[in-house]
Amino acid sequence: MPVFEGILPAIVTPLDANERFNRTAFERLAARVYAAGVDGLYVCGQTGEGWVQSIEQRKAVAEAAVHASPAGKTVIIHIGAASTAQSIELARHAARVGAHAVSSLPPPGAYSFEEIRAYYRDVAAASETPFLIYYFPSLAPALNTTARMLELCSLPNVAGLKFTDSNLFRLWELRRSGAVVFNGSDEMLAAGLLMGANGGIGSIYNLLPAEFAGLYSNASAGRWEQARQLQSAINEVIRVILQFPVFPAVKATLGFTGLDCGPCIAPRRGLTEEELAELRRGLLATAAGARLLAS
Ligand code: MN9
Repeated sequence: MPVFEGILPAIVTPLDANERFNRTAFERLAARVYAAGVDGLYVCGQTGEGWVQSIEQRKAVAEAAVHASPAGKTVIIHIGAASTAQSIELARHAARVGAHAVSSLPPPGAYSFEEIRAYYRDVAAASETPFLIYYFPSLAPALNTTARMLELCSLPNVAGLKFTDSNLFRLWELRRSGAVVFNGSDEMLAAGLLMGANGGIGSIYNLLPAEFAGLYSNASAGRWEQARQLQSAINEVIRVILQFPVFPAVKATLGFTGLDCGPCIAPRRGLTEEELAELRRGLLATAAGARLLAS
């Protein structure tokens, strides 16, 4: 089994004005985060706008992610889609192009726990790579108990999950069962690692990859005070980002650093000129944000 640990940016999918994949910008962003010391990529998730891209475009992004990743790095492709059949098609493709694992949010819609479990059972069984559930109870309230999550983690070929929740006791309980757990709330990464997470996957890692990699290496070495201080520096930036729609704000911030990632996919709106100015001002007022914008 591949090593599932460390810092994996939920990489954004750069687009052109017509919402087509901008592979050149994607490669530049991948090179930038790898140079900062991250351990792999999480591709076409929520941040990567996988759900709202065509299947063909998602395959192109997956292929580019593997291609842009040096040996020893971990590439996880989010293959969640509207139907079991589409997810299986994407999972098979991900394995074929050389991804190390696949991962999925629950199917979008008001499904029962039984339906969600059947989805995970069928997609994980058809996947030729290990599978990571994407646990995000505010999107799928049917999953919101520890017992249900433990049941999903025990399905064949499920290695663990990405945990986007603030119930860190539950994170600990899932780790205790032997599941691999990636922390999903960037603003609480240090706390998630303290409770036993194997690493983290997140959108703000696109912006501050060196800070997140530093936080992780300090935490791994038991230097919790240094980890906590890096978390505080990161959270000053997250406070600013969260005043806007998150994914457009992340893309806009990358744009401020000379890496044009285009719009988010409609109906997700972009930031107004006024908001862009406000975002820039807010970032410049933080230490890590000012460093980022000067780079
Ligand atoms: O799980 C991301 N959460 C969502 C990953 O997509 C809802 C996080 O990386 C957040 O964007 C981040 C900011 O709140 O923690």
